[in-house]
Amino acid sequence: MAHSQDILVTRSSMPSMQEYFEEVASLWDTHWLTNMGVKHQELERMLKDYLMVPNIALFTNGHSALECILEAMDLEGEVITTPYSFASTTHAIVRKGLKPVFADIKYDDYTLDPESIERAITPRTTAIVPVHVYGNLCDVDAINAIADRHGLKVIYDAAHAFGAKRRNVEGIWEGAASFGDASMFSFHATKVFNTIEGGAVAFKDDGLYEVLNQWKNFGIMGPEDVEYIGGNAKMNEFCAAMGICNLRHIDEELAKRKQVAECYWENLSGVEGLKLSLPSHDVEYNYAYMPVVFEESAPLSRDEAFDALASCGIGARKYFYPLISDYACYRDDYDSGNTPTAQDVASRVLTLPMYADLPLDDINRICAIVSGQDA
Ligand code: T4K
Repeated sequence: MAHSQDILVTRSSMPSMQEYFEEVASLWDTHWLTNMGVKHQELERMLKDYLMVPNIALFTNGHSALECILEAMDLEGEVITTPYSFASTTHAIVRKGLKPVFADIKYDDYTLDPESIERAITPRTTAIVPVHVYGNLCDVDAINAIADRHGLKVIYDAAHAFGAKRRNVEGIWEGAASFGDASMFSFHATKVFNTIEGGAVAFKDDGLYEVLNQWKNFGIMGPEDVEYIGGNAKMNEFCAAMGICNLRHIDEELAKRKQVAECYWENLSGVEGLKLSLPSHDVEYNYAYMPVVFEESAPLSRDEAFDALASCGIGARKYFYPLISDYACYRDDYDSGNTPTAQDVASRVLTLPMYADLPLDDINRICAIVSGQDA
């Protein structure tokens, strides 16, 4: 089929050029471009309000944020995590000298299965790093109970979960940053909320703020005092300014994504063999991704659908295939057969294009292709 222009799996949301220029104009007065300047401080304040958390620390990217919080928690030994994620989750654990132990995921929402976590615990386990995959919140109550029982830290990889909320058993809405000891968010260009590149850690322990600030700034305590062997992971003022602008429009962003998601769900929910991720009534989803699992009875296999879309200039992505445990750098040490649900989902999943301004006509066309009507 002919196509006028390529549709990629996502497209960065941006404020108007004028709004951004107005936001950064003062930087030409101050010449203060980085090292926790005024934009950085303002964005931290805004995010604390939006995410309803007592503490937040900004970083150059989500990955550095995850490495820094793992370091600041002073962990050792084994960390239970999921092989069904982006490379960053496991790489951060390994790069901090810890041993990742993979537990399996649940088929319904692709997040860690609490029973599998429990089975993976050994005397050397010190923490759990679950991922709110695609913005689906993990079974946070079960994970919390396991962590309490075994004295483990919980650091959520919430890279996908900005803006997601759930209603707890008392009927109170809780945002994605509310769970565990800390949560890492990615503000990469491809995310629901972006600062071009960027990330953050939200955390409960007030004492961690200074520690994280030092870790991300070479371990510097004062002009003549360097206490830790830290790195450099500070968000600069231009990125913070992009965040300030984008955060002003976050409700509109989520509303537009919701429309896109609903159009997909309407088109695809009746198609035999296509498993969609539909949020339950006590969850406010953030519409970060549009994952579809192609079961045996689907009109096309995952790979056939991927190829059919590609031949029409549509760039769906196999997030997350292969499993992390199948990467060349890990496969000698792990057997993906030990996480059969993750292995199965990875072989069948496709994330379809999803972004705020994706035209409804394009969604209809994508749905026709993956339903085998227009391959
Ligand atoms: N944990 C999890 C669970 C994660 O998913 C991620 C990142 C992290 C941790 C680490 O967070 P960061 O350190 O990145 O903040 C992309 C992103 O680079 C990555 O941030 C993201 N996860 C991952 C799931 O997706 P790629 O290699 O697939 O991106 P790329 O360059 O192929 O871009 C995808 C599409 O996005 C393009 O086809 C077009 C669009 N795009 C891309 C860029 C770079 C834009 O519209 N604008 C852009 O500037 O990894």
